[in-house]
Amino acid sequence: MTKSYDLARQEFADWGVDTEAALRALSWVPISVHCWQGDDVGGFERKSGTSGGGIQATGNHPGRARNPDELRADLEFAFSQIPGKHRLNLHACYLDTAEQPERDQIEYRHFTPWVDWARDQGLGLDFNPTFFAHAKADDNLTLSHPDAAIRDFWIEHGRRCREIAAQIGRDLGSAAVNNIWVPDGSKDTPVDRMAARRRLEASLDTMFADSFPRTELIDAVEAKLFGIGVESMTVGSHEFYLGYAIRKGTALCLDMGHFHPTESVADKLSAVAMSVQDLLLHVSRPVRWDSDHVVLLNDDLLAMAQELVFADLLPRTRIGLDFFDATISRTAAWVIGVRNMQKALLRAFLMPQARLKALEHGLDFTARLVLTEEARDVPYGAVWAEHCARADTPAGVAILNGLQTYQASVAARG
Ligand code: RNT
Ligand code: ZN
Repeated sequence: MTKSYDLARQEFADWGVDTEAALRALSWVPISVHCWQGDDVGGFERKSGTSGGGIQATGNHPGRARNPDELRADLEFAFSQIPGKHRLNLHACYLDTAEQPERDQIEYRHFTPWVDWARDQGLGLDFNPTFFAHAKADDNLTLSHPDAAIRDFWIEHGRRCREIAAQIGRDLGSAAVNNIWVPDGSKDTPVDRMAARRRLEASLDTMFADSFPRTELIDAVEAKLFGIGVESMTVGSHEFYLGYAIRKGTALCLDMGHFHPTESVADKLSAVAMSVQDLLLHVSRPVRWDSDHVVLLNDDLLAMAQELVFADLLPRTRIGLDFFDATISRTAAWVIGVRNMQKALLRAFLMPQARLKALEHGLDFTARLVLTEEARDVPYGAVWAEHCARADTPAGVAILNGLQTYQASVAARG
């Protein structure tokens, strides 16, 4: 135990907070790390093309992973800089096979190298169908396309992804989340929103027809406000999917970039949790729009973590990240983002929760404000450094060396 941690421990104890309990709690929270930060949402289908659907990584920093082996090496390095055991969130377009199956032909075997690797690394896996970056998504319509043949193609893709995810969950002994996000929307004002939404609902129902044990698969649906090129209407809006998740019992995914910029996603957690059992987060940072910047330890993230902890939502929330910045080291982006999520959770665990709630219940808003503001100055950093030291990961300026050395080792990739 370092001297600074020991002092911090005492200071938190004065606040009635047990730092050891907080560190234990933090070590139980896995973060689902998104594979797509490593290669700018490219995937390994051996086809060129941009992501489309209104999402795009910008930047051309050297070092983009060009194949599954490089991506796994980058992830191994990133995970070595992050305390704890986590999960990898895989998109279907990241298959690892010499074959070139169409999206409606993919099978579990196209992903077994990932599963073997995850088992070897002690990681859980989550999954996502890829409903973008494909000729059949060029109209920015997939599951809600007016053409039944196109809908069927995507339904089959989604159905197979559920099977693959369930098999992954079974093999790794940990339920895989399979998250559905479709880019479907309209550039200009539509005149038949209802028909588009009915088609989306019918396609989802067909896709979800088979049921799997919860121990293997958790289905999630992700809403969105708008995307570039689909500014006027998103078929799968928040209201659409909130209702769908309630009616069908799926998990609801809340992406922090998918709301109006002044909305608080943290505030939504306890509200949707009244009607939805399982939650999935896409922790992200929108700058003016859904820009998917690397998450910072800012007020939005702190508020989110505090709600998860104070509302006791961690047992039914899967925390995933969703950002992609190609202007900085991609491995550093992962490390910064995951560590920030962990730091935010640690701060929440280190708050004098019971005391603050008692003040609020007693309408003593003055004391509540005094304490929340004074609590900003307690030495969280010393507790975080202790957490990193126990996990044999660097903290503070020491982290920069490793990140720079790794980046230098991948910079020559073409
Ligand atoms: C897009 C959604 C979605 C994607 C990933 C790649 O706006 O946020 O989650 O970012 O599926
Ligand atoms: Zn997302």
